[in-house]
Amino acid sequence: MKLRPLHLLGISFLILPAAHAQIVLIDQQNDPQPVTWIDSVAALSPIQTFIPTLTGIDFADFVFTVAEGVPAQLRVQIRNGVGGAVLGMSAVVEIPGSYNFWDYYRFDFQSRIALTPGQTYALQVIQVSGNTGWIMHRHENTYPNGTAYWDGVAPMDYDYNFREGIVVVPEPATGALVSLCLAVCLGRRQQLCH
Ligand SMILES: [Ca+2]
Repeated sequence: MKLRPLHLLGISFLILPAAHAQIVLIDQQNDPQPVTWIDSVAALSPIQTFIPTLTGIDFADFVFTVAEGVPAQLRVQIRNGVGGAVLGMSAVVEIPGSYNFWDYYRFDFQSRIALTPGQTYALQVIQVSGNTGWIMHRHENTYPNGTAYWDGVAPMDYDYNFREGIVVVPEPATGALVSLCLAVCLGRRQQLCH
């Protein structure tokens, strides 16, 4: 099933089926298409910085392709700026080896990490084990609130494809409010289309 984000007040809402009872709020992202490639970065602990508008983060998404063969096991840590203190570490994610395949992979932090809106944070991808022949996908300088870093320290003039945000389970009243807001917004959108 194809999920489409809805953009409200600068934040993207990805509405999941009711059975999941979750709403994914994407705060910052760099998601232009088509995805382009970068050379192997496994040993370089690549970083993407960002400036949140929300007060927390539950997950970070990046786009990977892994060379043919065994999978790669990766994780993401969030730092208080490049070279700053490590604020949290994600669970390990396994990415299959196939040069003919790329996709977003989600790295969930064990619990929500508090952020200060307006400050710069760094998401750093770390090799845990497995295939070191992996690449992250990126674009030119398409994200205005941060940059990619090469070898963990050197700023580059491009940005990785990434998304970050939180996952919420709405209370019944909150869910009803979100549904009402979506209905109003969709109604106005349909009016504008006619
Ligand atoms: Ca940038």
